[in-house]
This record gives sequence, structure tokens and C-alpha cells, in this order.
Amino acid sequence: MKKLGVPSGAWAAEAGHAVHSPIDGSLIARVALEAPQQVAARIGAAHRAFLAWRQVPAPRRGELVRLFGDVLREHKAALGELVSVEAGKITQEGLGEVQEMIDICDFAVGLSRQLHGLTIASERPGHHMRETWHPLGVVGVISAFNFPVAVWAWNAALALVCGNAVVWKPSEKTPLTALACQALLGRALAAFGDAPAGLSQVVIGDRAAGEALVDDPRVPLVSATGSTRMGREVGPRVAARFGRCILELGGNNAMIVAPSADLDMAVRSILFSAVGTAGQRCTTLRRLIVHRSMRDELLARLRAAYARVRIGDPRQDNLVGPLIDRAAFNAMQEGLVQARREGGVVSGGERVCQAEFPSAYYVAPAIVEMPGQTAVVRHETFAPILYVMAYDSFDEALQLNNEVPQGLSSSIFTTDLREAEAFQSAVGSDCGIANVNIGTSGAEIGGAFGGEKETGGGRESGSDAWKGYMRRQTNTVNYSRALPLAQGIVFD
Ligand code: UN1
Repeated sequence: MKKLGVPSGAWAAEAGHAVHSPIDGSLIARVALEAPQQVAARIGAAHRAFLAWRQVPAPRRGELVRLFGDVLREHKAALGELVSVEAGKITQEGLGEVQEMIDICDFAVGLSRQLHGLTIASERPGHHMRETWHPLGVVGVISAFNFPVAVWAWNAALALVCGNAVVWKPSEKTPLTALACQALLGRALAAFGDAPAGLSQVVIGDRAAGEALVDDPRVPLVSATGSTRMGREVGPRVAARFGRCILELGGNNAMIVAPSADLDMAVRSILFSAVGTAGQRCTTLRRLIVHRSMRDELLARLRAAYARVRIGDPRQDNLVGPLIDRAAFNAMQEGLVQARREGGVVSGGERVCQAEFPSAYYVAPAIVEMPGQTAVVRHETFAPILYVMAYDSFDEALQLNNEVPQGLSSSIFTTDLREAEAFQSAVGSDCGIANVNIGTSGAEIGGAFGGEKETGGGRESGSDAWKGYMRRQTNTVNYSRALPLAQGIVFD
């Protein structure tokens, strides 16, 4: 592709990588793509910034993130709107995504006065042991189109208070929101005053730029969000140079609806989880495992709820906006064809709003009754398709929940305490997230976010996920005048 003679991210009419709005398919910008050498230069600058930043006391680093949270509060509406324009999210969800950024900033500020280590009892007299957490280095962040700003913020807010620099490669589908975030962080940096230059960088680039980030030994941690296919490439490449990865890959999230479930709550919850963000969250509800005795009633209520869902321009009063692009639409249609072939009965799924938006891809969310958990159900199709399967025993429901390759989010609707606890026990759901009486999506930042199996095993956001962004050091200090060896070894 022809390179623009202007800095990356600059708007230009004549050349560069085209950015389209999924709302109407229109061209909204062209951005220059950076070559691998430019990525390497950014990593070098970020590394230099890290060498200074790691010496700044953590609570002072927290002040930068506090200022960033303030800037985000001030510009929440504008950034939320840009998320709608570039990623197609409805206004509420665009705003919600920015709120998630603000929340993680608050969390990280508190964390900046903690970053707790341990003191450990030594077996030797006159010795003490402790565990210390140190800054790690440059953190590479690779993010997907569906959470174009929040996922970066989860990583960046923690990485910055942990004393690291950040190099971010956003999805090629959403470079504008990334540049906006970088500009907003720039305001916080200006207010902060003396942060080292180059602490936070954005790389607008294609696959080659991503590879340059993944392969660079100056990047000890790569936090990558996207498809399992992407993770299968990134993971081994980072491991080959003994780097560390936080992988947030595909989800194929299920909800069990048990005989004792509160159906009113279940229906509302299914609706948000399955059709919210047009089915393009990694936590989207894709599999509904419903007790056979409730199946017909739940399906009838769901169909009624689906029929009322307003689909259209995400900036208007609608609940479902567009799919990101034509490829997403095609993948959805292929999924539905395969589902029919495997015995599924499909309702919905067709293209809508075509007259108003001939170059955009709006769909009616689909409900697919399946005879069992066939191949298509075990595969994550990033679109609003809800597969419905019946179960007879709780064990069978649990087995269906667990027998897919992905392991991100799961939930059960039940008022039976035994089922609720069993679902969250060691022999229950095998997912990173297991909820009771709420849906699979819409996690708060306070908990660790991530999943098992093909979801990649990484944890981001709350709890002690910050430890993934630091290096652990074990310290043993001898304050005696003797030199005892561990394990009682005598060596003289
Ligand atoms: C994602 O879809 O990539 O739980 C992240 C949720 C959000 C994050 C989803 N807090 O739906």
C-alpha cells in the first residue's frame, strides 16, 4: 500500500488505509500504515521511557492514570460517539465502554498504592524472605474491533501504574478510536508534567506491524485480544523468544436455564447477552441450554422479545446496530447454512435495513433450535446467533456447557442453591467466568477477566491480574553473622 507523506493517523483524502463506518459503509478516514521499522523505532522509544518510568514511585504513576480518568470523564460522550461511528455500537454501549475505561482507571489508581508483595517465614535464623513486584518493560497490546477502547485501557491503566510503557496495535478496523485515546492520554500526560516521552505509543499498521511487535525481544509481555486463530500464531511466537502472553481469545458462552429459573429475568438477560453489541462480544451468549420442561415457554417468550428488538442506526433509539463488515455478515450466513445442514431450525438471521443502508450489514438476530451440540455450535461465529438445546438432567446440562473448545464465560439461571453452587464448584463450569442469575456478558472490571482452554488462559482487568504486568522477585536477606545454608546443608 502507498505510504502517506504525513505522520501516521493523519487524515488524507487520496491514499492510505481506508476506514469505513459500519453504520452506513461510508469512508470516514484514511490512515497511513506503519512499516515494521517504524514499529521497532516506537518500541525503542517506549523502552527508553520505561527505563525512566520504572523509577517513578508507583503512587505518582497512579497520578497519571487518575488524570487520564478525569480526561475520560470530560470526553466520555465524544469518545463514546466515536466508538459508535467506528465500531457500530449503540450509544449506550459506546458510553458503557468509555465508563469501563474510567472504572479501570479508578481501580488502577488505588492499585498504585498497593502492588503488594509478601513477607515469607525463612527456615534460617536471622534471615528474612520477601516477594517484591517490579516493573516489567514494554507491554505490547493488540486489540480487536469489538472493544476498540476498553480493552486497551484495561491493559494500559494497569501497565502504567505497574511502571511499564505501552505500545498498542489496535484493529485495522478501528484506528480512529485508538488515535483519539492516545490524544486523550496525551492531555493527561501534559497535565502530569514530567512523564518520559514515548511512554504510550500507538501503531497503526497491518499484519507486518503486529508481527514486529510480537517478535521484538524488547517487549516482555504481549497482551493480545482477538480470535483463537490469531492467538495460535501469537502465542508460540512470543513463547519462542521466552516472552510472556496474556491471551484473550474466542468465547462460546452458554447459559443453562433450569426448571426453577425466574423466566422473566432469564429472558431479559438472554436478550442483552445474545443480541447486545449485535452478538459481537467475546462474552456474547451463543448457546442456550434449557430444561426440556421449560423449552417451549422460554422459546415463545424469547421470540416475542426478539420481535420487539429495534435494529438500525446505533446512534438512534435502537438496541442492535450493524455487524462490523461484509465478511462478518458472510460468516453469519455461512454459520446459518451449516446449522440448517446439521438439523437446526433457524428463525431470523436475515439482512435488514438494506434500503436505508445498502453498503452496511444489519441483521435480525437469529434463534436456532438445534437437535444437539453439533459442529457449528462448537464453533464461535462472531454474530448474533443463539443456538438453543434442550437438556433433561443437570449433569447433562453441565456437560454441554463444558464440551466446547472455548472456556470464557458461562451462566446458570436457577433458584436451586445446590445447582448454583455445583455450577461454580471444581466439577462445575470449566470457564473463567461462571455467573448465577445474570448473563454471560457485561463483566465488571473488579474481577479478573479471561478464560480457559482455547480462550487462551490470560487474565486482565481486576483482582490480581496486575501481577501479569510485573516481574516477581524473591528476596532473602541474612541479617545475622552466621551463614547457614537452606535444607541444613553443611558445606565446609
Ligand atoms: C470483549 O468482548 O472483548 O464482559 C470484552 C463484557 C465486557 C468485556 C467484553 N466487560 O461483556
